[in-house]
Amino acid sequence: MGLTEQEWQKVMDIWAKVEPDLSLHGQEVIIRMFQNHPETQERFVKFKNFKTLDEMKNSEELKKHGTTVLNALGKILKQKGSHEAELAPLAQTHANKHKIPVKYLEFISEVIIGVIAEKHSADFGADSQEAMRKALELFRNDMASKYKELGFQG
Ligand code: CUS
Repeated sequence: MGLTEQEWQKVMDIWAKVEPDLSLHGQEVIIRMFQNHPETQERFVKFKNFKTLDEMKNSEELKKHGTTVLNALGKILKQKGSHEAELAPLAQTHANKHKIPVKYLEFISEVIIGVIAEKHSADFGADSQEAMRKALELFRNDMASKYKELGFQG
C-alpha cells in the first residue's frame, strides 16, 4: 500500500506544478466537488446557500477554503507517508468539528485528480495519476484509522 520512491517523486513533481497556482486549483476543486456531490455543499454553513456557479466563483471565502484544503494536503504529501504529525490534528478537527466522512474525502480526492488532469495534462500521465491516486488513498486510510480511534463513524 505504500508508494515507491519513484512514485513519491511523481507526486512531488506534479505538486510542484500545482503549487504556484494553489488558490485557483483549490477554488476549482471545491466548486467541482459541490457540483458533482451536492451533499458536500450542505456541510458548509458558509456555502450551502450558493445556487449559481457565479456565486461560487465570486466567493472569496470559497477560494480561501480551497487554498486551505490544498495547503493542508500539500504539507501531507510532502511527508511521503510519514505524515502522522500533520494528519493527527486534521483528523481531530474533521472528525469532531467538521464531521467530514471518509466518503467525502474520496470525492475530493477524485476531484483533485480530475482538476490536475485537466490543467496539467502534459505533466500528469497515467503513471503520475496512479501515483497520486495511491498517495491520496494512503492519506484517506490513515484518516480513517484516526477517525476510528476518535470514535467517528466517518
Ligand atoms: O478543510 C480541510 O482542511 C479539509 C482538507 C482535507 C482533510 C485535506 N477539507 Cu475542507 C476537506 C473536505 C472538504 O472541505 C469538503 C468535502 C470533503 C473534504
